[in-house]
Amino acid sequence: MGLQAPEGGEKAWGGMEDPTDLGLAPDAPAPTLTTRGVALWKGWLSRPAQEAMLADLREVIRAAPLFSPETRWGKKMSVQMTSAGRYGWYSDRRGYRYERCHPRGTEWPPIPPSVLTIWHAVAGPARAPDCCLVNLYREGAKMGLHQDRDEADFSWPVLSVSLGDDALFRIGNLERGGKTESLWLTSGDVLAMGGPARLVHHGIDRTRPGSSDLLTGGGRINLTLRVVD
Ligand SMILES: O=C(O)CCC(=O)C(=O)O
Repeated sequence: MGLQAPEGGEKAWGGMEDPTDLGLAPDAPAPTLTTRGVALWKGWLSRPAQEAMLADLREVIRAAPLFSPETRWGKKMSVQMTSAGRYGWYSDRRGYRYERCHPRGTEWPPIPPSVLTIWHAVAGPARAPDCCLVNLYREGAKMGLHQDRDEADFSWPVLSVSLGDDALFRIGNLERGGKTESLWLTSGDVLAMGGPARLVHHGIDRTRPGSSDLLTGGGRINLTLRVVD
């Protein structure tokens, strides 16, 4: 079903680059490309595997409905969100944080095995992620450049899975500002920010509405997997 690790990209691991240099498991599959230490596996999930994962995510969303968080400045985010796992990521005027419960008071549903399989292929068997953030980008939604730094342990990578419309992913630097590079993420791609790239600034400038028919009603889902504590 394409849920297993893909064949290595054009460029196998070797020379200067070793998976552990990027904060990944020693037997992680070779990515299609790396940019600023960010690893990208194009087309990890086949179309049937994407559909199967989407069915799993529908169950997550049924148990923990999507909501639109506010930034700490009181502005509604354009992305809708929910989470699976021990923790869910949450934001309001009190700031960004992880919460044990969905805003309606129930525990977050478990992370689907289809998603955990990818994590373990890239990050190894030792630990499961605590949080699988589910971001839904409908037309016009985007996410500004930011660092993922609400976690206690940066030795684990952040893993992202893309489903649905194409999205322009911008990669910045460890510090704010400076030159950035962008790459298009397409449905079924997997990306990892680990090791020296764990705290790199990143964001989504825009999506390409209508570029995929995977989601009913169009749009893009991004899953972000993180170890929290
Ligand atoms: O949508 C994406 O690909 C990135 C999401 C992201 O940066 C985040 O959830 O922190």
